[in-house]
Amino acid sequence: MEKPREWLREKSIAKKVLTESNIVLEVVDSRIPLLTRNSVVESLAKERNKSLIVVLNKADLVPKEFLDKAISEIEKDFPVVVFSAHKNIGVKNLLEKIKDLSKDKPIVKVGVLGYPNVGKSSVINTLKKKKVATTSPKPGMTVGEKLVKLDENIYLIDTPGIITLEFQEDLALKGSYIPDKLQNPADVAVKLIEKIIQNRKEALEESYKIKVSQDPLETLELIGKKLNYKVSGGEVDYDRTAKKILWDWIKGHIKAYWL
Ligand SMILES: Nc1nc2c(ncn2[C@@H]2O[C@H](COP(=O)(O)OP(=O)(O)OP(=O)(O)O)[C@@H](O)[C@H]2O)c(=O)[nH]1
Ligand SMILES: [Mg+2]
Repeated sequence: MEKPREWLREKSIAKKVLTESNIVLEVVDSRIPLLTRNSVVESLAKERNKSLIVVLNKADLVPKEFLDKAISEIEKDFPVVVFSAHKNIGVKNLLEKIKDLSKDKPIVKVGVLGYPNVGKSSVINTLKKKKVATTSPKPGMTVGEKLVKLDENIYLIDTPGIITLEFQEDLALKGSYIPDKLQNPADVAVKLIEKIIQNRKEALEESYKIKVSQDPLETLELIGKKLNYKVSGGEVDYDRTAKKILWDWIKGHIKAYWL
């Protein structure tokens, strides 16, 4: 496993922000809402009696019926707000919830936590209605913590994505790891393709205009051929194809989703 020191640093930022916050927004990716819930954030919030709201961000990428399923699952544990930073969905609802919890309190800090690339900084910009936090499709954009004043008594805290002890391959499936840094991108792409075939294989057909095979590796090969990504001998360039697919997934170009 790589970079234990970085993991520890990110985990300790999460702990610190959680400790100083009154409210926690746990931002998750609506396409993989359960996978992007973070058990460290949730258990710490419970332990410390913080109000935690799960923000189902990127809701513009999934159908409403799917969101309903995700909501009923997550609402067993925490209140949920459907949100899209891109399409301005859920802004009023989330602001009301934050303001309700902040009533009559002199200062309220709202910690915005979640995996890399789920849209934490974008959620902050949308709530603030101004671009105050830097965003990027590249996971790991936000490094330190950043305080943003939302209202007279309310401050939002932007944070780097939390990566607790997890393999880079698992993080990559969540869109939380830079594909170019993977040791074996083809393995991860095959896993991702397998999940997509199980859940919504049309997404691959739409994105790459191929007829998906039931076999994920064969599908990777078909996509490579279609993209014309070849190595010098004329064979498919699996690594390059894999990275392209992983980036397309990160960027929301592949319309698949699962619980
Ligand atoms: N489709 C869609 N994309 C979004 C939404 N919110 C954020 N994104 C995109 O997701 C990517 C990551 O957004 P950020 O706001 O930088 O995510 P972050 O969680 O702050 O990322 P780190 O700082 O790297 O942990 C960017 O390419 C955003 O444009 C949304 O509501 N819908
Ligand atoms: Mg960020």
